[in-house]
Amino acid sequence: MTNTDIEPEAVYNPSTAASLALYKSAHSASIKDISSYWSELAKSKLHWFAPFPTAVTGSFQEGSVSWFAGGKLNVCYNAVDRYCLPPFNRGNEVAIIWEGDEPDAIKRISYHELQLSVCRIANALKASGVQKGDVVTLYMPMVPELAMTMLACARIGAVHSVIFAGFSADAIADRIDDAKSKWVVTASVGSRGGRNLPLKTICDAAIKKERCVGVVQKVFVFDGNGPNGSEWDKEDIHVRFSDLVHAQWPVCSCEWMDAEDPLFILYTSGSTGRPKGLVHTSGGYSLYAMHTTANSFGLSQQTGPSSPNDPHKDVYACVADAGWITGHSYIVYGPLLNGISTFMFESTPMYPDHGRYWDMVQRHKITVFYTAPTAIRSLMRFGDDAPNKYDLSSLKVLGTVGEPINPAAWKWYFDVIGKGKCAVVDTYWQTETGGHVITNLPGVTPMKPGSCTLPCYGIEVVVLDPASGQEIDTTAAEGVLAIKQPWPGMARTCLGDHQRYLNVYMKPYPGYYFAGDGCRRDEDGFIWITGRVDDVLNVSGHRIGTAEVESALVAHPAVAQAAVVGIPHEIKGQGICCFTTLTEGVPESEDLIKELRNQVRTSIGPFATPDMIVLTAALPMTRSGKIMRRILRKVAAGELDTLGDTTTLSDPSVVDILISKVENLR
Ligand code: 6R9
Repeated sequence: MTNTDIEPEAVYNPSTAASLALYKSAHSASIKDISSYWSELAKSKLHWFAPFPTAVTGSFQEGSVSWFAGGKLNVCYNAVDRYCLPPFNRGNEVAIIWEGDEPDAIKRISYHELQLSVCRIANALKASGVQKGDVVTLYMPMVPELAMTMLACARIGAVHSVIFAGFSADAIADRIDDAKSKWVVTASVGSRGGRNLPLKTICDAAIKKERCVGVVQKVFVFDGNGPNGSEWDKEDIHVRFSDLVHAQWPVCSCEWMDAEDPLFILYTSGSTGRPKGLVHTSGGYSLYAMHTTANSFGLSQQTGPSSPNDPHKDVYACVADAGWITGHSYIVYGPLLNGISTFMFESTPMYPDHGRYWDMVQRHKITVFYTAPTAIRSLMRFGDDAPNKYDLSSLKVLGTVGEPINPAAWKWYFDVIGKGKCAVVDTYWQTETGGHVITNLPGVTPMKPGSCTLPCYGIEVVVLDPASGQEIDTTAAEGVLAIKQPWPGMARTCLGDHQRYLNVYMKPYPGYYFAGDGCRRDEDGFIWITGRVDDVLNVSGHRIGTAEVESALVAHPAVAQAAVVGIPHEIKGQGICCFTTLTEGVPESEDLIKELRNQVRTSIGPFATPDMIVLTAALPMTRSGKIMRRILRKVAAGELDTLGDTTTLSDPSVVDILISKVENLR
């Protein structure tokens, strides 16, 4: 990555000294008394069936934080029903704009239509036996039915667990097994980039695995005998869901949920072992998703939903996949809870060509566009012709998420897409945080390319010395990022493993939430994320644990040992490099490398495909038998000047062999 044309720490200032001062005083007030800050918002922004007696209780240290407990609400009611009723009366306005894989496949769904569809799905789930508290696994393409089913679960108090449609059968089976999910919703096929994804077939392979047999009771299949004639299983387990849904009554009451009842679980990668199912709540999460959507994208002044024909209203588009947290918070819950319209995009930025995003901006008059640095970098490669062909003048705010954005990509986004007149909001957050925790605010706080800038309201960010765990109180600081006070959107636990939650987030620095990222704070107090400090890779914005890739590799009989590290990658940010030793007697071969690559794809999913596999007779080990990953990282990245001390290795000559192997593979 290069930082050409960018002054280090250049300030792009769409804000004024006065607005920055206002932010600063509002931010300090919000963290001085988090209880009244969030309590006021919860009362004014959400509809409660029964009020909450206290805003916040518990502590990080005990892992016992709760928000608005005792208050009763329904998230689906807040996101859908109330906008069909007075005083909003927006039933006829657009809730979801969906653009399918083909650019001419467009649906506009009003709030009222959304309500009817959600009720039908909710009734179909209930009629099939789904109960409050049950976990419903969703393995779906980016179609409106995905958002509708999420909302239908929320309506009846079922807990959804969405699995990104790029995951393999093995990965689905692990998640179904972990959550003991009796119900699975899928579609016969999905379409992406002109290709069909056989989702039902993949789901079927998952539920046939031993760990799922006896767990899954029903698989609800949208378009059961779909357009591509997917084979229909005769077993009792499959339900033709489109037919069942169609036959339902479009009225379904909303369950009264406690604010602390789980709304969903979402699996994400950690540094060790299996992916963990983070649990998000009905009250705190929805308030947080709603509030950050409005603030971070500058929608706070606007209460009307968007419409392509009204120049004063925003057309908000987050082009992530709903299978990740970004989709949960900023495609489904955040926008709909605000009563604005949201955009669901089924395809890829490259289909039918690399002008697709800009074509959509022009056609839908998108005003807020939210994507990931990896997409920006991959489009930037094609030059300025594609974006220059389209009218991008509707754009006001450009968002980025998922990894640090390199200044060159930031500048391209700002100049070529935003024509130098849009705010670029660099939103830092995590699956665990539920919503943005650090970002500039359009028109309010300044921007620095590559910095996620300043904390969101209600979030107290600190930089800790990694060794002592002490807060560094000088403005300029370098260390690990932590959060000092609870916020409503934080995940409350890892499903079925509260100890793991405590160990990963709460114990490393007692009294703080530890994010797992390193950071620097500059003289102006702006935060620059320097990347994960644990064994988690960030590949095209997807979190992948090195341990997950390693266990996929060692599951292959030819592999004795595997060590996986990240390598810098121009487009993906980070690529995956695997060092593997083979079982005695297995010869090294190109075919084996292909097989191992495939092994990772089938065990996790194609997005985790290794970029480099190095077969080797030995790995660099300390005398006590630990793999020296630090050295592997340097070798993989070609940073040979900074290899450091190799004398503590049990056999230092291994390093030279690895260096030449990696050089041959480049
Ligand atoms: C939302 C999401 C979380 C990890 C996080 C950090 C990285 C996300 C970032 C960023 C720098 C940003 N990350 N946004 N790093 N600047 N604006 O991506 O969630 O998949 O859980 O990943 O992604 O390393 O810890 P998730």
